[in-house]
Amino acid sequence: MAFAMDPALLPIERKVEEGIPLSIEDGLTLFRTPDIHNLGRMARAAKERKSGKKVFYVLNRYINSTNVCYAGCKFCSFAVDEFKEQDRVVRMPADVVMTKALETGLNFNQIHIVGGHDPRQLSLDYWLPLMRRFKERLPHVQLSLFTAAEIEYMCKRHRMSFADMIAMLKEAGLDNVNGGGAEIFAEETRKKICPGKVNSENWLAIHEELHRQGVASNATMLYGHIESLEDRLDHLVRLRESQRRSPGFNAFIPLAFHPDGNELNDCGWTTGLDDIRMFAVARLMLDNFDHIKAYWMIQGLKVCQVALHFGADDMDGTHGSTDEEMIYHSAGTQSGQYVDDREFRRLIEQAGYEPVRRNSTYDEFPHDWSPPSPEMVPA
Ligand code: V47
Repeated sequence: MAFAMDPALLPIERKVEEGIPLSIEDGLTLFRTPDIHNLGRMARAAKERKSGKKVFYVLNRYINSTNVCYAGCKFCSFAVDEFKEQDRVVRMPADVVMTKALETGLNFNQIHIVGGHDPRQLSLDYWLPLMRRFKERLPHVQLSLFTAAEIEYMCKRHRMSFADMIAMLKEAGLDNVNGGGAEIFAEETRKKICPGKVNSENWLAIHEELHRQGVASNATMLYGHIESLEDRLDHLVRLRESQRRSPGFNAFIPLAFHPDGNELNDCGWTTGLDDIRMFAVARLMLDNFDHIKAYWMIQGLKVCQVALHFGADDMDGTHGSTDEEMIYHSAGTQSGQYVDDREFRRLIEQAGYEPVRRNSTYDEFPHDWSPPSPEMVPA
């Protein structure tokens, strides 16, 4: 017996096919439909119109360079007050970051680093020389550094405008800014979960300035805590409008809240269906974003593979490390620290798609590409 399609989805499917952006009301219908199969079919069609059969991944290195942070976000299990919990502090000198980046060889195309609002590390004195060192030694590696929250922090401490700060970071080699810090834009909810962090207006202003100066970026949304469905849709619509004003976002990454060890632990975990639905709704709402990323560290590889049939076309990176990631590991993720790129290809091919190796800005590479100067050895 064939499935009857939820009739509420029909006018939405028509709008998607005609290229008409969906409204918040449409989004609510998508979140609430019991017809998960047709929701998935619509999201998969939208994804395949963007990227065909391609699903992207990157060989990368991932480092949290400091966990010292005073932003006070209620969902965070990672931040440490160095004066109260000295034994938990991880604050890497620049040499250690460099050594860790090179620990597993030179064959990678992105270094992804995020940290906390650390008064000792989050400054231009630390970052500009380190960025230049990276670019000198590893010209084939794109620097995917900071979030808008960290950029705003540096602007405050150096008394600089967003535009001047971004120009300096770009000159030192910044290729891409990570999508974190977005959390939930809706002000009432944001005030409750991260009152001490960059506000929504500044988060968007920083990304728009990055794009104007030719630096790419991503966007995230933290869901599955105290936010409403309306908050989620408001967030997606604000991103869509921002992309229209100042294009430059490559990927949107929905981040499922992890409750262990933080003040929002009574919110519990999202379910597999929450996650899958979130990917599909994001794909359909964000008609001007090229990529929806299923981040395995957050969702787990199994949900990510299924997400490829619900609108996602990217699995993020290998991470290439054994112990570096702290944000999700301190909040209870069951994911490991590293995924072999062969495993990405197996998961993608089994889902019926074509694995494509990329860098931060989605230039494509053969899967067995390696850097042109194999004689380079770690310092
Ligand atoms: O903004 C913190 C999230 C983000 C928790 O650009 C949590 O490709 C779940 O920037 N449960 C930072 N999430 C991560 C980030 C990122 C991640 C993946 C890909 C990209 C990209 C960027 O981590 C924060 C916050 O939303 N986070 N704590 C938690 N308990």
